[in-house]
Amino acid sequence: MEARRSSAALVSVAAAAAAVALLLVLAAEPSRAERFVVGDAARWTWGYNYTDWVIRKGPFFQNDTLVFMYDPPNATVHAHSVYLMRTAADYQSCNLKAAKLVASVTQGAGSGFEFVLRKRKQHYFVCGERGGIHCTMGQMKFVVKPKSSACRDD
Ligand SMILES: [Cu+2]
Repeated sequence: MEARRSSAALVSVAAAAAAVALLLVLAAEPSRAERFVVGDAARWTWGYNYTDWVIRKGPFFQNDTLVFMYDPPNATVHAHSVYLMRTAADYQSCNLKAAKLVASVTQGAGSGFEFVLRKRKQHYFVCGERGGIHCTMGQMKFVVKPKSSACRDD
């Protein structure tokens, strides 16, 4: 009886040690950055509501990766691209004059174009095709501000 009780105690000590070890492993893990295909199955395309997608998928954290997938130009599909707007005003109005090209019309092919959210700033993503019409009429725009990776479990 005494032996059984002590072995039960040993088992619970071992379980506690295992739990502590697991916590240490989780805490020490350097990066648990996630990878998101923008638009999921819809990918990067005309008419999808990316603002709604961001709300459903967020929050995003530093070093998470956004993957933009879209076909290169061909006879049957719209060409797309990825630009970053410099200001909220440019983003709102889809004014591409000062926008920075991030991925060309061909870079979304295959496994897609990967953008790592390294900076904790507002990222104003838009499609730059047709002089901003994909941004205005096509809703191909969204804003992401990644949170500190230290906050991932908060
Ligand atoms: Cu487009």
